[in-house]
Amino acid sequence: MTDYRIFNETDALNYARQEVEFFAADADLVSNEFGDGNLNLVFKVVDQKSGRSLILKQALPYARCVGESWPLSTDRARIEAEVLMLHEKICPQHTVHIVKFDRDLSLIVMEDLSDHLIWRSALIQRKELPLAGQHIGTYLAKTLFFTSDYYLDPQQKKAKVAQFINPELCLITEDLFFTDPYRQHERNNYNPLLESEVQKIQSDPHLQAKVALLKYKFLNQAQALLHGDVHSGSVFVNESSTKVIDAEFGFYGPIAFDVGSVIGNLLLNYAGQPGLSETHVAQVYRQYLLDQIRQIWFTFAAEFARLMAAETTDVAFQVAEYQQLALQQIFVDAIGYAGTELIRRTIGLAHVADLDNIESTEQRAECELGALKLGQALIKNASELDDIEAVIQCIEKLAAS
Ligand code: SR1
Ligand code: MG
Repeated sequence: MTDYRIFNETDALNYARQEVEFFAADADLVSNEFGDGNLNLVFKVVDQKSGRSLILKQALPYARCVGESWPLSTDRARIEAEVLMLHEKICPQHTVHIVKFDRDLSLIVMEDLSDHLIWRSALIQRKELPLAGQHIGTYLAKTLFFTSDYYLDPQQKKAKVAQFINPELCLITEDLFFTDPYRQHERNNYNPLLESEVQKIQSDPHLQAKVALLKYKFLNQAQALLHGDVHSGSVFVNESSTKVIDAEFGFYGPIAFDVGSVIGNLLLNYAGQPGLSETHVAQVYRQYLLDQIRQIWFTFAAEFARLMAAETTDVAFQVAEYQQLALQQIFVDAIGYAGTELIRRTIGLAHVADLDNIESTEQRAECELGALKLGQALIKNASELDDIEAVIQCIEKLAAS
């Protein structure tokens, strides 16, 4: 890492001009750092003559949202670049294009998706993008199937498990998703009006047992090369296109974790729609969100089942009954993981704007309470909810109570 240095806007501009074959020699470049994520620097470099642009993302040697007191390996940039390049090979239509990766600088140069919107912003603006759920379902089915033991030769697959060992970033998820919110921890950060519900969660051994089962699977089920952090801020969308970015949390883990993370993020937005004083617009949007959740699951399940039936290479897994059982287990665990996303984004360190942007503390508390109750219901009842319609009934019942 001898050549590593932290970039400023001029460094990004010079790098884009000199080290990337993209801009014309007479390009009139401007550079702007606009990263608002938890970990990295993100620069946009634009040629004011042609309008062409690139994104440069650099991993800092610490977590940006906390500062130098939380050191983090910059190797996460290598993991992110390698996950995205592999996912792009498998599913180019829904993965951001990586132009170049510079290992010394922990720097990824990628296509600029400014003609898209971050999905979380679209959700907060109540924009309906009817294809996003289907697209994400396809991305999940393809990337997870083609990196799993269903498809890969077992030696090849084990080599990939080693290539994508990501202990530091996995530890963040292990702590923030499954540990901190269920006990008192200095990293927790929640609305004081939630105190009694938080106490209830932190003294519920049945809930904690279910969460421990999910955490153990996260630690031990090296099933497929996950994106590892598919929240709605890691997805760019527009009317016709959906592209996944930001795979630095990638590793070999349980397939259900990626599926549940996406569903959990749509449910965070659902919880953030005004509750008791529900407007017609909010009600209509909630139906759109539920429909997107259906689309994600139906598309994922249909495509994953099709691939299992047609492309599974290991004869031991070419058994229809096994394939159905495996998919049902993914469903149950995904619902559990969606529940943990609802809880950790409400009690834990890293919040989401879908809830945090609600100005009134009381109204926010009402929405956050909805997220906590829904999270607990999903974690506790996942194995009794037979299909996605049963999950949706559970969500609607709780919202009406
Ligand atoms: C310290 S990192 C906090 C969160 O941001 C990332 O996007 C992950 O979701 C992580 O849990
Ligand atoms: Mg990220």
